Amino acid sequence: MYLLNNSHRFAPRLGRVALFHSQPAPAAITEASKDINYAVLPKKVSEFIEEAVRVCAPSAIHVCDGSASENENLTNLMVQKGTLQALPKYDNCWLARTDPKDVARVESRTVISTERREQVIPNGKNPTPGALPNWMSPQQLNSEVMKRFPNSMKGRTMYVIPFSMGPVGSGLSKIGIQLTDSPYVASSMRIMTRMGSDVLQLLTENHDMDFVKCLHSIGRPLEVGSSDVPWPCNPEDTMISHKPETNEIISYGSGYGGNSLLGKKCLALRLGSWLAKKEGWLAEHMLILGITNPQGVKKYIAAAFPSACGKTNLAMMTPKLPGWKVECVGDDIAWMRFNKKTGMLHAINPENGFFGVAPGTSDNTNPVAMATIFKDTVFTNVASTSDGGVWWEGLPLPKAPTTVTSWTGEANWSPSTHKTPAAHPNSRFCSPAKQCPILDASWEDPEGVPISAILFGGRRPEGVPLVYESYDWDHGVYMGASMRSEATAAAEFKGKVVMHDPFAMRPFVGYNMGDYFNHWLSFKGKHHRLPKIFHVNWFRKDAQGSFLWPGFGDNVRVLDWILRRVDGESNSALETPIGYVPRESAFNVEGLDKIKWDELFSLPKDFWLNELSAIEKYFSDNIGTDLPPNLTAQLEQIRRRFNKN
Ligand code: OXD
Ligand code: MN
Repeated sequence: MYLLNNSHRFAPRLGRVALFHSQPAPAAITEASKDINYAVLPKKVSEFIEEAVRVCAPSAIHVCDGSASENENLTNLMVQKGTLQALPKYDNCWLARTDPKDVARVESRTVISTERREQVIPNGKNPTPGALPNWMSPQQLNSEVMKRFPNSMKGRTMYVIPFSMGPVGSGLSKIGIQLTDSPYVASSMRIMTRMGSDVLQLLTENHDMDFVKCLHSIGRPLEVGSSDVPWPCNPEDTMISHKPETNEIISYGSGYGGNSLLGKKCLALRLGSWLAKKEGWLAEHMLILGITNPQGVKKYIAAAFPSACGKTNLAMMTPKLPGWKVECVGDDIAWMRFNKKTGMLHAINPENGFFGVAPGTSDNTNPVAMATIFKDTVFTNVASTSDGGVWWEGLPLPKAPTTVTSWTGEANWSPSTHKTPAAHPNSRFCSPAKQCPILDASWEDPEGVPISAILFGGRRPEGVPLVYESYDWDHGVYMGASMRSEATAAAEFKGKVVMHDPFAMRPFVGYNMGDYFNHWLSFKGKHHRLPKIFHVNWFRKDAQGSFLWPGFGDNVRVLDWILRRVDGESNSALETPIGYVPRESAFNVEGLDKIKWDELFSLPKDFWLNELSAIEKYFSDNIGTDLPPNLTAQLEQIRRRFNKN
């Protein structure tokens, strides 16, 4: 039994080949899936489907082939149900409005389930609730699953979604089969992953190929005769669970992308990081970009920032300095391995689309995203306009007589009469990657792209300079481990509290964070061409609360300095207690309005001593004796360097 350990509570197993054909009610096969030959499905796949059908009792099954016509049918169905509305201003774009209780990732209800607790929970002295992933025993998870899934798909169609994270058939890719009762999820998975018949074919041809079993239900069975709502979900019982030891993801109650598109956070990061540790690679919450300088030299950079801190904007940057070019490989997730031939860390983007935060995206901040997202896109929880378009905070307000309707349906929304934003702060666009006009030519290269620098960063209004460079690999790993950032609307947190978010992986690490730090440290010595590590902060504010740095396209100035450091330019940096910072004379600010350099780079001693104490306490409370001693040593060295000054 793959999902549930007490199958004996259900009807005896059906014959594998007979599967749905001879099965009495409830399962019926929809038109599109009739030509799927179940007899040739690998045993593991058909068993997985059979089992879920028996437990969840859907009234129909649709095996997705990934075709455009299939997607059109799904879209029409969702329009009929009121889940989607058409956006006639654009080409094949749609708007979904969720239940207001289902708008973000729900970290408090996300669990990793392993045999032993310490595989997930470090040995912290006084763990802070919500600071690290939650653990559940397999027994408890089984009982939670049994409370939720029996008959959960009654009255609904179960979609079978074969998908690949990474190009289909690449040695770096991973295959998943997601079963879901949400057509919104089926349609969004077609954008975010390589989904459909090719993947089934691959599994059919390679019977022993492994795949991740992903089960998702919105948790709202439809009784005969009862009417549906546009966004069925079950926020009270939501649970997003992962079983890395058996390659399973089981998600219930939420249709929101981060909880329901199981290839993304659940597979590519939580299970991905577990596999990466086991197999000696890295699965990270990082964008990947290619950058070419005016001399025509191209390098690749990966950058980890927490959710809603500008990864998409950096990945698609339009450089403000003449002669520079940025190309996008990915905006959210990087799978990275050391390459035997080059000795460098090579990265692939396992995704096939962008699930980006809409508010703040505009022609000023991200013209490339604006050129990407108005075709074949599903928008979720943005505001709509009376001329059939969308709107969110950051875009120019439409001119009268065009009016705005907020994401909650308030007609004639205006910033002068309404206190709450028109678009939910975590509203999203979901667009195919191939529409990005600056998609890198190597974005699907099976070898990945070679990474020269890794950036860590977050929203730090105070104390943290625009950029600084680590002294060595261990120091760089410490920088990742000690990351902190203001909370954003991407999860359920309220307010702007500064949170610890190691490697931007706090919500996504699939195992013990102390072991994760050790995994990063373990690359030292084994590889000669380790990327250089930097920390960036576009968000520092002055005493009046204004940003000290213009950000966006001007961030190329920071990348320029970083790339010269990667090339070994030695006279462009100064040593400080926290790392190298740029020499003012070696940093290109030409054409910028006056930059308050000293404020942008000041390192207030009190701030930093407090920062180090906060990090030390976080480590001791949450990671405890699982913290690698090298990281304690790094922290001590920084403190010593401050105290010497
Ligand atoms: C995302 C997130 O959706 O990080 O990318 O929440
Ligand atoms: Mn993300």
